[in-house]
Amino acid sequence: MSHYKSNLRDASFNLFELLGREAVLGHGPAADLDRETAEAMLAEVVALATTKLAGSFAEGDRNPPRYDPVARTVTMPEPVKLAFKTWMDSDWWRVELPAELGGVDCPPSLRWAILEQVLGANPALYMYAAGPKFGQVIWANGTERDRQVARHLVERQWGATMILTEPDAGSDVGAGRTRALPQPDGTWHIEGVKRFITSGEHDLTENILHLVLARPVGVEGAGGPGTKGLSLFMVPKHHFDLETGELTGERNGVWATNVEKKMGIKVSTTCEMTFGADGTPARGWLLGEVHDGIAQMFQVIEHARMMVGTKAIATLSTGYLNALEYARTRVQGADLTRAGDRTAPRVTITHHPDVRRSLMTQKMWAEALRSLVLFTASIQDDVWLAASRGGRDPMAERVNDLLLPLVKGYGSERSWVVLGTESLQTLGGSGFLSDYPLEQYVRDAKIDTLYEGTTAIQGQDLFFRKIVRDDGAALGWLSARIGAFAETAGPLPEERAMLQRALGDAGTMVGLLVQHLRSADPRVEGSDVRNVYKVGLNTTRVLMALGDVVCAWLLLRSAEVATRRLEEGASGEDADFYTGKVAAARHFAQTVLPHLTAERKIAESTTLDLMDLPESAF
Ligand code: ST9
Ligand code: FAD
Repeated sequence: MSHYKSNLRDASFNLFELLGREAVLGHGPAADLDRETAEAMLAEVVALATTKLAGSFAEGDRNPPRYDPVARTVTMPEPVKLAFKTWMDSDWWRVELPAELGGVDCPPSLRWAILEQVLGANPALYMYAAGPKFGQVIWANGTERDRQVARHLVERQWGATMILTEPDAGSDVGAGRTRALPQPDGTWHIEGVKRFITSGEHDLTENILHLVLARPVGVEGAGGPGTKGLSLFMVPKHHFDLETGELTGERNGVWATNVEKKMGIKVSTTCEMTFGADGTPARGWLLGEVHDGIAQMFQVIEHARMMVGTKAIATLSTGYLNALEYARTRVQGADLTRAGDRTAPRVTITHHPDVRRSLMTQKMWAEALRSLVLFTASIQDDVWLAASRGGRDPMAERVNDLLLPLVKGYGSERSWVVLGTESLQTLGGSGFLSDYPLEQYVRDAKIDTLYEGTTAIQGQDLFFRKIVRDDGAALGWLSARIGAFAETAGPLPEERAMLQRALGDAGTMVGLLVQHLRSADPRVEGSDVRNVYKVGLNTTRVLMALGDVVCAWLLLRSAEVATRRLEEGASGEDADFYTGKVAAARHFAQTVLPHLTAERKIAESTTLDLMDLPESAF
């Protein structure tokens, strides 16, 4: 039986009933798509994900890739190789690429609904298979030479990596010391050690193209301190003929010098990569022949942050559905109303109030976070449509920027916590056993709060870059929509009022942080630069509060749709589905939103005490 349980009904509800994606299908680059085709595509991917992709999920964890430190090679487990080949042969990865690069033009909303399936069934497969998608960044930023490399990535289905992190440069990417030395023939030699590199070495593909941030040496106007001094280089594992992509047989001087042993996602290799040791240079090209590395790399990072958030919620969703299945058959104890009666019949645990609370908590987060991902993807549809017309949609771009730290930071935090405290817990002691997938889900999902920028980094990105630097434009756009919904008469009036209050609490918190920031500005009279600490003490709090508000809004909008369907006479499984939607929205509003007032009060009471405390007192 498959570990992976998809929720196709909910994906379809979000795409078509909540977000009205029919409006995007059938037009522009999506002219060949309609709702029926989109639903058939999703069903086909779910079938593949549940069987052939999910099949090696546990195997890859129990028998992870083997690293040979002498040859500095990795041997992947056979079942994983097979699953990878199945995914590549299926061609579903082409939904991520534009037609001009061998892809199928597909709106981001449908794309992310499709990718949720592979990310829930076997997330490392997606990462190993992302080479062609990296090709898109190279295509967009590259010279004609680079575009040729991008074509090889797609046509020959090479692997690719994003290489930023160094032992002393994690969150602080700008501290990186890896150097790039220009060569007379226009290539560069990269020298240094990077660590924690996903898919840095494996034997799944004929070649791997590394996208490496390094600091150019001796180049005027480039190579200065911090992130702005970094440039982006394409460094292949094997040298190849640029025209044909055929390997020349010459190995480049970049090697995996270690593969980490980890808590989870063990099938994904996490490599230390050494460039230019042992006398063989690590030769590469400067992407686009421009020194704009961090901005170029952030095009990859933005996609990867969306991917990590989607992986997290996909795991929570399958975790919840596994817990639900277990709870429906596990018989334990008597109904609470007959607790004192030793002869009372034993019941399934779904009869116990605390299990019901826990199941509804899991359901509401899983569904809220799926809505958050797909709502964000629907904003990306606007960006995509504008681009397809040769233009831009600046507000959609800003709103997407605002939402990304919520998808990645908030989504991964909520998913990981709920998976551990609720989904695994529902199985009792059995949840702790490797007979069930929950313990692996918990181990595999923890990474989502760490890589692609930790939660602290997401909170800072949200506040400093996506709110303050944006002058609150995207936040204002979103708040206006949430406020207008909360004020409008409709189903669940009490919950709408709670949403309005929560929006006010979150807004007050943001305003407070802006005030602290101003009062830290040396240009302002009476300022104290240390007041910026009061901001830093609360950025994660604001990230979580805004996530709660957006999720409550999306669930209440879903409940409005569901109420209408019920009034129109939905029956059978549909009636159950819509009834569950309304219940999830109410439970979320009633159990989550009241906490925002407390969070606001905590933020308001922030002092510098923690910062004044001597370190020795910790
Ligand atoms: C990692 C990988 O963890 C884990 C999984 C790997 C899976 C790989 C495979 C799957 C991915 C597939 C992708 C395929 C490709 C997709 C293509 C799609 C078409 N937004 O604030 P400043 C830029 S990897 C946009 O001064 P500091 C911007 O250019 C490791 N851009 O920062 C800015 O200049 P300006 C992940 C942003 O103080 C410049 O940076 N590691 C954004 O110098 C400087 O900004 C991390 O994520 C943004 N949000 O540096 C590091 N932010 O302002 C986390 C910055 O002029 N640390 N830029 O526009 C950080 O993010 C830090 O905040 C920092 C600070 C490094 C940015
Ligand atoms: P640190 O930056 O040392 O952070 C330690 C703690 O301090 C964290 O809690 C952090 O939130 C906090 N902190 C740090 N700075 C600040 C600050 N300014 N304000 C507030 N809090 C702060 N990197 C790649 O380049 N490519 C990859 O493919 C890749 N894959 C990875 C795969 C795995 C399995 C792992 C574990 C990591 C991977 N990484 C990769 C690296 C990953 O992105 C970093 O681990 C991450 O960015 C955090 O950096 P760090 O581990 O050095 O932690």
